[in-house]
Amino acid sequence: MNGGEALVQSLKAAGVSHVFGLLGSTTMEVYDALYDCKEIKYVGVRDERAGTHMVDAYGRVLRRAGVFLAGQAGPGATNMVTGLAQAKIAYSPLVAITGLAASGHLGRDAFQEVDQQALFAPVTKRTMTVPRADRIPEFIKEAFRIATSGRCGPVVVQISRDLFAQNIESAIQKPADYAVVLHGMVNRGEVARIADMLRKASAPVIIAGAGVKWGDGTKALSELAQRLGIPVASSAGHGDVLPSDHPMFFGQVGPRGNTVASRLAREADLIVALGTRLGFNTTFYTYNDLAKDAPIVQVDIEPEAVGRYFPVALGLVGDAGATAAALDEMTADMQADTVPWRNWAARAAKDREALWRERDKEGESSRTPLTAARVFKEIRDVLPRDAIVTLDAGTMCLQATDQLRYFTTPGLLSPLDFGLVGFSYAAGLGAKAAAPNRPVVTLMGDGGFAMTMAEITTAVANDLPTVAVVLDNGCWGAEKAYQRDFYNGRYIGADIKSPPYNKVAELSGARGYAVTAPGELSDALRQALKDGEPAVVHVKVDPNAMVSFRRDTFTHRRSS
Ligand SMILES: Cc1ncc(C[n+]2csc(CCOP(=O)(O)OP(=O)(O)O)c2C)c(N)n1
Ligand SMILES: [Mg+2]
Repeated sequence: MNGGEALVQSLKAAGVSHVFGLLGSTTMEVYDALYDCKEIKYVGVRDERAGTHMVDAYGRVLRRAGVFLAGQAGPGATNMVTGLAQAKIAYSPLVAITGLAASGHLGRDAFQEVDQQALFAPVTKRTMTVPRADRIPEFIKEAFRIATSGRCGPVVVQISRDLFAQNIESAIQKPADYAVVLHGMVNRGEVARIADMLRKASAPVIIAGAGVKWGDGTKALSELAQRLGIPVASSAGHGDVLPSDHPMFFGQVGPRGNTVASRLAREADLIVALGTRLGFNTTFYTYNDLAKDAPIVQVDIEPEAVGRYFPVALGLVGDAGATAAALDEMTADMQADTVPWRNWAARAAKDREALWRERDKEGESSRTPLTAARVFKEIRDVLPRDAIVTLDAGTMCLQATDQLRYFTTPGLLSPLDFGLVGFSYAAGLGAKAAAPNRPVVTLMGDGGFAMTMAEITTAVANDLPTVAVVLDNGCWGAEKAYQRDFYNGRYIGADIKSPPYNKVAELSGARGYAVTAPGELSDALRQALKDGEPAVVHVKVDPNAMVSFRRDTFTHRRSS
């Protein structure tokens, strides 16, 4: 077997179902081996950045590492940088494979040569260079192991082009045989201490983050919260940690969250942070939406994350999902109808219902162009319970995060803390590849959509039928908001004019819908989901529905 075949055999041994990639001469032997591999479907993309977003989403949906193959060393590899940085901060497992200049040319400023080791180091969990062809199986096994051990992350493996052609005799290594079994790790003695703290609390709140999803803890958390009547809020971007209609789930807390969830966290006398760093988008690193005097219990699989931004009364290294399950068991004696916080929690539940009623009422607006509230309501009305929603970082999507409902975990994929524009469409395609039977609905701004819209052809060619809803406010809205609010409306670089994306979709072989009037969005969405083909819905939305999010950084402008 040659190096290329060894690589593909190693991917097979890792249980990979798809390889996303873009062809390049550096890795021809790998492609030639993929040609014969019936077990792996190859998805050719139009841009490596978009491809890495697809694999990021694929990994989050399946909770295991997917593969991106940047066929070309140099330019093909450098195009991955943005997607890798995104995956690193989202803690998504991903294995990216790329070539390198021939080992006999390395270091000569050779054709398409760049110091890839240095380039990728800060945007990956690990970047590895395979030194010899016979070690390809070992390095691929190692990449999967590292990507998914403990807190996940992206790993790059790079291989000089000549190694792929060399014949080797190494045994293929199966990552599962070398797995670090951290998931499921729970310290029951320490969990008993959390149970004791709950027994003494009169207003406990659980803030649940991605760790609960990675630890498959949704069911346990749901039972715990319901039986004990403990309010649960999610960290930013993880509003899918429990179903939106769970009686004790209040959605996102903090600056990107809603008033009821944030009030609960401010009033709490015990905060249990399960699988969340309490990071920037959840807290702004402040106590604005956290009770300052409440002891914090923090549980995370990553030791470095515990107690990092806030002092903790109890810090535990462990799997958030398994911890929720153990806590559920150890509080079997407690019941929602006798806990001291029952009235407090019930009042919040009423307020949460009132908030949804208010949103639905605002969503009845018949104004054109469509208001944000109307757009979100029409989407809410149609989203199936098993839908996966992908969001981008613009102002419309940010507002949507807490305004849509998610019923199946995972059901929400967003750029999280990298906050990059241009993620959502590609992410939707990766999610669809991972979960072909679930409807995938992508929301995007008119700016962000154009960054990766070439991937419509990827959706068509590879039968990845997602429905993209492009919210056209004629501007880079999230940024224009700052010029409106802090720079006296001196707009520069803010407005954009987009082609009719529904037509772009049609020309690319997908279905297109244009929406301008109330009611049309839910109709188009319903139809597009029924058709089961790649579709783009172009929606004209209110250009004034912009929110300036980082008001904290413009205080110097307020006084001027
Ligand atoms: C790759 C990247 N470039 C630039 C930005 C800065 N940025 C953040 S939000 C935003 C506006 C996005 O516009 P659009 O996609 O139309 O969404 P809208 O805010 O209008 O809803 C920009 C340019 C970014 N976050 N990421
Ligand atoms: Mg826009």
